[in-house]
Amino acid sequence: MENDASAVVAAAPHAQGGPHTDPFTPPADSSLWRKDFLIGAATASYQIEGAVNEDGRLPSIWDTYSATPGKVLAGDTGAVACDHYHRWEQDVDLLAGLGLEAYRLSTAWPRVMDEKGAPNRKGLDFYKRLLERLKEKNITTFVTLYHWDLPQHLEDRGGWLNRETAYRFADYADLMSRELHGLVDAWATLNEPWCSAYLGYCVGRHAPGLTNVRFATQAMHHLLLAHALALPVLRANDPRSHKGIVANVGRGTPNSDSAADRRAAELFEIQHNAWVLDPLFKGEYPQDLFELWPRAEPLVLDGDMQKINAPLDFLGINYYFRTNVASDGGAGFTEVPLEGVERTQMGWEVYPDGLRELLIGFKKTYVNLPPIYITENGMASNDQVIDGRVEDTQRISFLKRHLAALDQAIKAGVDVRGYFLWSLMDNFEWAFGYERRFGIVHVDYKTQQRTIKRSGELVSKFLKDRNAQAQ
Ligand code: IFM
Repeated sequence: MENDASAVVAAAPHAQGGPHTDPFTPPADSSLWRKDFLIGAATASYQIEGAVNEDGRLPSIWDTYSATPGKVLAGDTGAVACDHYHRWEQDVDLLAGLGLEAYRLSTAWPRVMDEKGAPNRKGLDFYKRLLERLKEKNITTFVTLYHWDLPQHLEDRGGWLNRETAYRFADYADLMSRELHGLVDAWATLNEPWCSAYLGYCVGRHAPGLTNVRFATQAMHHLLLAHALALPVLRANDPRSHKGIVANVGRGTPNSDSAADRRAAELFEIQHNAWVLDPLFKGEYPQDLFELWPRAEPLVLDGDMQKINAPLDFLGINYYFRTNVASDGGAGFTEVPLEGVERTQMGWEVYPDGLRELLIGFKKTYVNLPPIYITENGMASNDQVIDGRVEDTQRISFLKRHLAALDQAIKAGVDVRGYFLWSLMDNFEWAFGYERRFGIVHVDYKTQQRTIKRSGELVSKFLKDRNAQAQ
């Protein structure tokens, strides 16, 4: 088959004429058919690995937090999770069998370094073996260094409130990039610093469970500093890989057309998005944030903002839902949940347009925006295995609509290079434990049986069709 655009279009299964009946396959003119558009799935260490006391792994803040009564639904913890630490070979086979081209994983800091900063060989070997196997299978590897499992001994010295933690993070990045260089295609320093800072330090819904807005802004500054200090280290040790960071972003829409509600929606997005993206791409915190949170400016030392503003090779964007907001009557916003809209098991509104709207907005706001990867997108549903099958109809429709919105953003000129499903498999969903299922593969936590859901089958079918066309 000729490898040109017309051949690609003609061979798309649904392009043979007649109505489009496949519940997932993107339309023939979608950018997703481009072979260089990377499609993969994501996971994170604490959510899947288990084996928290094995091979010298130290406790993390999530071990502590989840062991605290009342913090996690049903008292669940990540102690066993998907037992991926022992089942990684089977899980790599699963990924490869699905035809996924890329895998985004995170490494657990407490697994690879002791309290004095010395390497833990057994922990490092686990990631080496895993990444080597992924390379053998020709799977592109995105590795996130920090997906929330801070070593507890660093928390005991102040965690992200202590500037020292940023320097320790750079040491950790140094170790990982010296040990794993050549096996990682793209490094992300942090996953969703907004969640670490806001959920962890302002509202206490994530580890370490603190509730002070000034802590949150200071923790955010030290997280971004950690990112900034790690970047040159990663560049020096592993020059061929890409380096970036992953931000979760939220769409805020006004409850009415009043000036106060429109301002509330703006403030929502400043607090969710600009708090992270302005320092990275403008070298400053958005001053409006401190209208919302008066006297909560972090302590910033000379030179920090220039470092945080250093160029990146990519930006990872995680998108899930929108929030409808109104003015709270003062300088802030309050959520006004919309009636009659589609929601997921998390209660999050399904709003694919938000993805397009945000991406186009970021392109306009940040002139030096690097290429983007959607590093997470997906939804939770109460999936059940019935007669060996999992019919996750809502997820299929969710993914299809979000991919269509993404395609629109790409056609509007946003440079998006890839998309990762959250998640490869059901896993420990933080404060919600195991009840919320985000995977395209179902996990039975009693038997650790993996069952590919219908969504997984359809994504796989699309990737195989796309691959066949590129031959
Ligand atoms: O499970 C999380 C993930 O760890 C970070 N991003 C959002 C996902 C769904 O809540």
